[in-house]
Amino acid sequence: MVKKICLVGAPHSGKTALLERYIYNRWHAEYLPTMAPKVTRSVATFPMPERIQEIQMQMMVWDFPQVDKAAQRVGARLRGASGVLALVRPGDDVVGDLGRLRAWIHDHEPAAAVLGVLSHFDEANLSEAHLAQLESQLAPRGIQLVSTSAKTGQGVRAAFLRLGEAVVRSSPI
Ligand SMILES: Nc1nc2c(ncn2[C@@H]2O[C@H](COP(=O)(O)OP(=O)(O)OP(=O)(O)O)[C@@H](O)[C@H]2O)c(=O)[nH]1
Ligand SMILES: [Mg+2]
Repeated sequence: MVKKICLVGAPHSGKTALLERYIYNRWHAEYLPTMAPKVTRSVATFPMPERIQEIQMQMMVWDFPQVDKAAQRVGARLRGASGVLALVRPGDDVVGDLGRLRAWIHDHEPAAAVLGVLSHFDEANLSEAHLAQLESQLAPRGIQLVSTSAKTGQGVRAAFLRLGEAVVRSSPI
């Protein structure tokens, strides 16, 4: 299957760094703002135990310039997406920002699977208790959260694979 996956989040939230780590296992500390949309193809294989078969998915991952202010977001590039990784930084209003990103995504692509990504996790000074509290605030809103660091690689593969699994589960085969 071929699926469109989008990376969303405020400027500097780490979309490009996450993608570079996942696809090329590369890391740059410098900030190079994304100026033009880019689509990167990646292939992942997902087991389907209940069917004794596997699904190979070509993820066409869209990384494009975005704005900070929720009211100014334009959603045309989300159309046709099957999955979205929604990035927030630990210092942000994680619950509020993810809620606004999710509402924006659903306005444009209601069927897309959405996974919250807490990026820059290596810099976060988050206690287990605080993380558990964020998760418990997001759970009733139906948002799951994975913590990632593009710098160390922590959680990066898990984020893409978890989203891919959600896309496979929601796709008729
Ligand atoms: N320490 C740390 N820095 C990160 C991480 N992810 C991204 N960065 C840094 O944060 C800055 C912004 O990352 P980008 O990936 O360019 O952010 P972006 O969301 O693509 O930004 P725009 O293209 O402007 O929308 C860069 O300097 C990255 O090196 C992370 O997990 N840990
Ligand atoms: Mg970028």
